[in-house]
Amino acid sequence: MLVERIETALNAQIKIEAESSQFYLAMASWAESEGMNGTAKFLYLHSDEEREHMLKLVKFVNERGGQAIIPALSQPTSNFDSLNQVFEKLLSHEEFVTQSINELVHICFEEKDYTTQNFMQWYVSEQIEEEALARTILDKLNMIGNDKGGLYLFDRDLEMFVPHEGDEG
Ligand code: OFO
Repeated sequence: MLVERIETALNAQIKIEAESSQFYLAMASWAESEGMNGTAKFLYLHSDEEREHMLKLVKFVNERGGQAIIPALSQPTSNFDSLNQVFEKLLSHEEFVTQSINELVHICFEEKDYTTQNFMQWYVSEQIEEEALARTILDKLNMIGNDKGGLYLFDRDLEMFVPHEGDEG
């Protein structure tokens, strides 16, 4: 059984994960329209992963006797100036997600809901990976700058990217 405060917090997190998925989908579509197919593939995959994160929460809430609410989503930004801007936005969004997950874990402690707290540990670890990955990508982009050859190789590298094991949701 979920106490109302936890159920509300989990439903808020469901919305955040769903919006993350939409946000990265918009980025993927932008990258594809700009001919950066490797980056687009990476971002489409990332969007799918966020949807998995959402679904995992939906199922958890319902299994524990609550009701997962599927939220309306706001229109994500669809125009970006550069790849740097895309990944800067991605990183700051992931930092926001991490903060939200940490707050949720904190609420679990306050409510002594150790089952949900334990379930949320997967998300805590996932965020470490996702933030680290976004930072690595940004470092690479900063090194490349405006070098066209470098950007071509960057895009090709992302095409080969294989998500780590925890990424399949
Ligand atoms: Fe990367 O946000 Fe989900 O957890």
